[in-house]
Amino acid sequence: MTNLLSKINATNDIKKLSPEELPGLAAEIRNLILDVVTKTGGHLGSNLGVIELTLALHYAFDVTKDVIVWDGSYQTYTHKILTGRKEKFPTLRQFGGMCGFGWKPESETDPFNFGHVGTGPGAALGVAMADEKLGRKRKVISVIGDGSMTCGVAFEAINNIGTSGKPLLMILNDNGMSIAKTVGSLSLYFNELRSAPLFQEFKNEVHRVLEKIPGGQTAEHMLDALRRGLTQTIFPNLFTGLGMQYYGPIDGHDIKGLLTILHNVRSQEKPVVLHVVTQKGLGHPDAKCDPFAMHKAGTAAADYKLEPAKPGVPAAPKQKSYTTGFIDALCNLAEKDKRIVGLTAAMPDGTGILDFGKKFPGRMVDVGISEQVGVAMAAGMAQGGLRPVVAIYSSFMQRAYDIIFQEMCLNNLPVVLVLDRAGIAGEDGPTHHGNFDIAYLRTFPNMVLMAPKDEREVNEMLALALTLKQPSAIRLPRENVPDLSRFKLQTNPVALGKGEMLATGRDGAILAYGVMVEKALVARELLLKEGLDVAVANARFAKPIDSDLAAYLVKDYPWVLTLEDHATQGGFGSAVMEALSLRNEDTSKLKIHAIPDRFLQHADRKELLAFLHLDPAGIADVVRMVAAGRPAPALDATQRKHFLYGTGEE
Ligand SMILES: Cc1ncc(C[n+]2csc(CCOP(=O)(O)OP(=O)(O)O)c2C)c(N)n1
Repeated sequence: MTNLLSKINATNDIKKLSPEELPGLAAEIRNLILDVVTKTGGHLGSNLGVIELTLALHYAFDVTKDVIVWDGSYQTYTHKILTGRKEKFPTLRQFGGMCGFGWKPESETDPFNFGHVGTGPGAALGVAMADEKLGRKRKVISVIGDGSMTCGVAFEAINNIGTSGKPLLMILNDNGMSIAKTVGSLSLYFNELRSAPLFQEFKNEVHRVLEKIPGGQTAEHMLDALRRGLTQTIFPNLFTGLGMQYYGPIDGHDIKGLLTILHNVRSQEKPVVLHVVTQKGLGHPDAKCDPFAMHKAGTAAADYKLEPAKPGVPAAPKQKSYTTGFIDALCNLAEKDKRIVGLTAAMPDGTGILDFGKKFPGRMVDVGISEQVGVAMAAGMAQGGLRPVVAIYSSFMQRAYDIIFQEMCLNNLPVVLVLDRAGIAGEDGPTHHGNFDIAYLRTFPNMVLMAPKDEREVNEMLALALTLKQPSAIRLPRENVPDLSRFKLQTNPVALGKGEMLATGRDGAILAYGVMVEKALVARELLLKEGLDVAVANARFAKPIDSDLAAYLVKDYPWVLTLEDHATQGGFGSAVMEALSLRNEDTSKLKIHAIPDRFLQHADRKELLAFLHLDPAGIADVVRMVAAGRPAPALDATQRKHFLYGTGEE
């Protein structure tokens, strides 16, 4: 580690450096981020793009007092390095290590636990309002990307910020990119704003003019007044129209220029927007590297790439992710049915919809980071006679909750939701795990919920969903589709609301949902070796639940264990319990094994499944205890404090 970074050990150490040293510090931080993130994975492009901006903010403000609200907080690596977390940085996203997002327990300089975008400006306005009410004097700064400005909730915030008159400084970090290219007319509008002469150049030009006028070498405020006059009267824009003072565009990599402007705007007593232009992935050694591909190093798409064949070593059996299985199925069905359209919300790559769009141009829509309008549009399309399939990550779908309630379910429209990354998502942690979708969707009448155990069921469930006259949702885990051929299962075609028995047993039964079926079958094999003979049933549906199957199991077996990679509260097991109770069946025989009532921290999906006893070995442990009439094994006490966050029922 070179000189400058070695001087950065605690918050505000940056202030010991001279402004001239900051570009050198930026270069060292850039190397550190590149070095660590290429190993750990993470939001590489976004973080490389905001190094200079972060240094300028930390230099111009006092982050022990002033509050920086980073929208989504996935771009806070430099902020973390500057706030006493440099040594921990190499543990990024690892078990027990540093979180890849802002995380309150890590530092008082992280004001929120965020990971979903668009909410930063609203939350920042709330902090500014609290400060005013409580007589606290400090600056509140909200940093938001141009992609995240496509979120409705960001606009709702601006609608309030303008009229609030609060002295909030909003920084629009504009790199022209979301994960993919920013979409929609807003992106065209930002292109236009961005192409105006840079504010710094504009000021230099005015300086030159003023110097020629006697008595014209006036202070900055005159320039600002002039600039203000220009922006407001000659170039009114979206922000000025909504009551904010606009400065920009500003070169977001020119630290000196940023410091001058931040110095000028810090004392403004009204809402200000600073339009900063940055380059995503700046400094990445691969000059040709496209910002889309590098938004995130170690993405799930990359996780599922097969290792190149090594000479002399037989090729690994071909494996396919659930996401790819879904896209293949969607493409097959779309060949035959021209009404099928694919929608996504700024995740064309992660959800695979990009590949669908390449095959079926004109039949794919990316609405930007606007999950709500994505589902609303799909409802409109269904109303108009199309068959929309909306692929959105399970946790981001939460944004669309009210639209699912009203437009989809109350109107009983046949929209198909495909919930990618349902269940434990892995290293991104609590904001990205999809542990709540069964609960949040199960309550709405008309809804059908299903989860495939393998690729065949991905195909059949999607085909079924596209024939329904009502809304439905399919859960896809962040895993490869398993090859179940070695179990020699007799399986029936998927039929609405029907599960299936996969293996009979003597000592008890497992009723598993989706991705848990394969793990239950492997656990069964382990247990058979010890003489424990356990039946396995595949539930297929969480709504309508196959209550005949559940009732049969509790009648015929001494105990029934439900398995799911979802929160216990309101989940699949809970649905089985309710169904049995409604039929006056013996619910005391039912044991629900699911994710406890906590937020799960970041770690590899496999590590988290093992910790929760949701991998085959763990399931076998749970079965042994249940079969012996004892409580399920406790979670490892040391791991608990790294893996679980928050309080709740247990
Ligand atoms: C509600 C929600 N939907 C989707 C995402 C996934 N996501 C994370 S970052 C990102 C792009 C943000 O783009 P932008 O605001 O321009 O910031 P940049 O990464 O370009 O710096 C997206 C779509 C999310 N975090 N939250």
